[in-house]
Amino acid sequence: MASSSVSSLLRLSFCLFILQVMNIGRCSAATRIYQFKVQTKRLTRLCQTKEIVTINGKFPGLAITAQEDDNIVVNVINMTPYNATIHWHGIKQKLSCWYDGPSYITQCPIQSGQRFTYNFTVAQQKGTFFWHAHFSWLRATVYGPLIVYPKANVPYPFKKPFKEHTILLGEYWLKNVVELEKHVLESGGPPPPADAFTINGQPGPNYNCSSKDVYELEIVPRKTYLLRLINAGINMESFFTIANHRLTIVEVDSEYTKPFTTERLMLVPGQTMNLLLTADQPIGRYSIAMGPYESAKNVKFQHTSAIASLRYFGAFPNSVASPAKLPVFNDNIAVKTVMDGLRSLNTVDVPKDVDAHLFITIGINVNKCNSEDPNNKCQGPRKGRLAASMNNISFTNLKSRFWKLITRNWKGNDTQAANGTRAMVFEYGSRIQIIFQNTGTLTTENHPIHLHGHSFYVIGYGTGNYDQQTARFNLEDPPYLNTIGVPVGGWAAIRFVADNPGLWLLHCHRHPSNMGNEHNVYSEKWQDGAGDSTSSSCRSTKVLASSKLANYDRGRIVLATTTERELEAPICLLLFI
Ligand SMILES: [Cu+2]
Repeated sequence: MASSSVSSLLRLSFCLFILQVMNIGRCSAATRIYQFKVQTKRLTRLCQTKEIVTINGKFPGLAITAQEDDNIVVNVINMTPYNATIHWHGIKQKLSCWYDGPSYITQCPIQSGQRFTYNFTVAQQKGTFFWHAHFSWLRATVYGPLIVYPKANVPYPFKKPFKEHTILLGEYWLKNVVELEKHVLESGGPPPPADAFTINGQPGPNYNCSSKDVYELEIVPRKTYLLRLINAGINMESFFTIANHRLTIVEVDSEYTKPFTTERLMLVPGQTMNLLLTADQPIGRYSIAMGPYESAKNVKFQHTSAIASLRYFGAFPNSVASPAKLPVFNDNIAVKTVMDGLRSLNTVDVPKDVDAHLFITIGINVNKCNSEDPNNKCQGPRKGRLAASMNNISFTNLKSRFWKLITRNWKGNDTQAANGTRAMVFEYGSRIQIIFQNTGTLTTENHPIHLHGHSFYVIGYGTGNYDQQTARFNLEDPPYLNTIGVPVGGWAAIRFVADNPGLWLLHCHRHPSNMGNEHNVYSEKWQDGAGDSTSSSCRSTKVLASSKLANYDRGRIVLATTTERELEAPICLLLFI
């Protein structure tokens, strides 16, 4: 007793000593606790009122804020009739992959009326992240910022901004998005375009009945602001610009970059960017615009841009906003210009040697449709069914215990399109290189590929086919991202170290309905007692994961590559056992 009091006292004095000497605000990380009630809410947009799924009745969702190394606990209760999970996009989930969120991969969906507690640490991470639903298309309305501040007295690598604001880019459908996804999967055709783009949940005056549904950002003349920009959209890659103002990118996907100043930029779904904006224009109002980047041909998409308002303090309330000029929808050069400008702030530690070289093609296939009901089920091109694929394999949801299936080795370049789930195993600490190669079976298109549990260095990219002889790699200061828009008709090379044991997805961040076609089957099975969220088949994933992870440093790392089926985005899994 006495000795423990003495040691506590010593610890306390050590803390106080550190506080005094280093002027550190606190000695240990805090725990941030949030209550997430998944609930429906009636919302009116574009002249129509409908029920949307939200967290705590807020749209867009509340911001989670924390400091580097903090622990975040989120108690979720699902009050909706739908299944739900939450993904913490960009958070590495060190040794806690079962809190990553993808339904049917690292956890069972939280069913109607059930609870689930996420509990993870933002270890050595800071910056702009976001959270979103990872079930069906629910993330169309279930999303919000997750901001992790640097530790006390750790400055930004740029002059402290006067204030900061978060801007969430989104897509809005008037139809029920879960029904919509079901319909798309049944039809085999493309997803319908969103009815509107939104900036912080508001479409702005270009849409019907929306002249008052405008997000307004007020700024003080001559001050510099930090804008935390998040593309929470479902399908569309988006351009962003502010009339008459320049934007300086200082962080992408929660990693600092060398400052790069531009007037317009593009974010793929799943990407975040921190921008500095200086109020250096005459007092007035200026449009903020978000519009489509669509690199594929013959694809239907929403053409109307979302508009928000940047208003200087002192501007007349009814003054007309200067219009913002977005690039045209297929301006590949505008995209490349910004991509070329993204460099890590400092020289970084890119793996120079590689233990595993992967080559993954990504693209959209058209599968034969053998349905007896072609009018309803064969709505893809040439009366087929669209299927996104990686190496010509389109993801099939796991039909029984996840782990048993995903530890099958992935064999690489299949030539035949097929449905399947594939896995690949790596030793802990493996240095991995992946070349993503866009294919053009149907059309060429920019694909936003997102890796869970890791960030990766984007060491190269280009148009056409990847050619080892001519490809030029940046091994000095490449950007460190978690989502990469693989250039239309081109390739991207990434490198990372597999240093985070767990089960991880690598997938296209479009159409997050990656499990869509199967979830009904699962729900039914689970509801009849064979496997609800607490069933043995579901629980076994976590138990197995825990026991294996206990020995992770001696264990192997598994990369399970799967792809999604029927119009779903490519997907693969990183699995560490
Ligand atoms: Cu993610």
